Amino acid sequence: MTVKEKLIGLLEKKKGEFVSGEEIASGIGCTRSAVWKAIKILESEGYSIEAVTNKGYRLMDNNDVITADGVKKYINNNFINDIIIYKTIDSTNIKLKEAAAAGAREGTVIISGEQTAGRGRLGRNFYSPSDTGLYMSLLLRPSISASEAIKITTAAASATAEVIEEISGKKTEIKWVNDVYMDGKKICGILTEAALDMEYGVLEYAVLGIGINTYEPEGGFPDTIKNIAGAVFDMKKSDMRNRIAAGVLNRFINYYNELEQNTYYKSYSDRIMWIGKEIKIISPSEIKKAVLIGIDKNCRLIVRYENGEEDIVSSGEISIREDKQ
Ligand code: BT5
Repeated sequence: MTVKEKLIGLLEKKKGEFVSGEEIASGIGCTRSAVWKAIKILESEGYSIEAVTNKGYRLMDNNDVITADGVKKYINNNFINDIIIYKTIDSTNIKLKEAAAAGAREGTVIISGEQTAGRGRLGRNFYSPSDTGLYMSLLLRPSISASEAIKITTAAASATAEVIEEISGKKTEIKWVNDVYMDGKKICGILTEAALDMEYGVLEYAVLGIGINTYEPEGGFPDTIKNIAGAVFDMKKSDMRNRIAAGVLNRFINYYNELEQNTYYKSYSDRIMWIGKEIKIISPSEIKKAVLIGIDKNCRLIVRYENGEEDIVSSGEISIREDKQ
């Protein structure tokens, strides 16, 4: 363990209390100047630590810093192995795809506190400002066909929705196929990107990317998304993003291990938005109007068009028909 790791352990144990430099130095067996250097490193990582002459150092209550150890302490399975943390990165999905192509193990996780080029579907952006969100990608090497890859996204949406509900105590909904909503606003987006093994028609790997707006960004969301985007919490909470990250990974792994049995199906379909409502089904070539009847076992939409015909829809996007709201 490094001085920094021992120091944060000690400060966390005495959270809210002042601990003198001398006490820390003797407690972890280093010099006072090593303590001071480690404090500076922790501050640069985002910890807020109060330093008062003659009293010492105090870890403030509202620290929510993402660390590998912080996530690991809540992980309850052996599936997750390497957890790599960045303060900022272009996109956790891009980075993990590079690692996957270079042979990284299934269960590798990349998490960042900020993304400068966060990716959404179809070349869209996912706004990923620093310190208020959780941007995480998990590497999977499943033996499933490309057509089943959708299950990774839908299982992840269920896992994320459940964990956010448990932790926040607030209800969530899922907008087919990959968005989690709270109070009518999108708080999470999911993007699964896969590489196909052409010879065998199975996935070589899949990178599951999950972005969660944990808190409202300082100054609010940008104008372009302020009517769509929302955050899980109003105020910073101690150790929250580590808890959410591990909780979502744990829950997802349970579902992933039972992907063939679709055990997440009920959780997914129970949270689907707009059942019984008139919606628009948007594909690159056309927009069709229909009533959303439900979700089948493979998480495809069951819809009824205006001419009374029923159909199963597995791709495209949906939106509510505003003229009918
Ligand atoms: C998504 O796409 O919502 C998938 C987002 C996946 C993000 C994660 S973060 C970790 C990993 N690394 C990445 O680079 N990506 C993944 P889509 O359904 O296409 O939604 C994109 C649309 O959502 C945008 O066009 C905006 O309208 C809206 N949007 C953008 N940023 C948002 C945010 N932070 N919160 C809510 N809505 C947002």
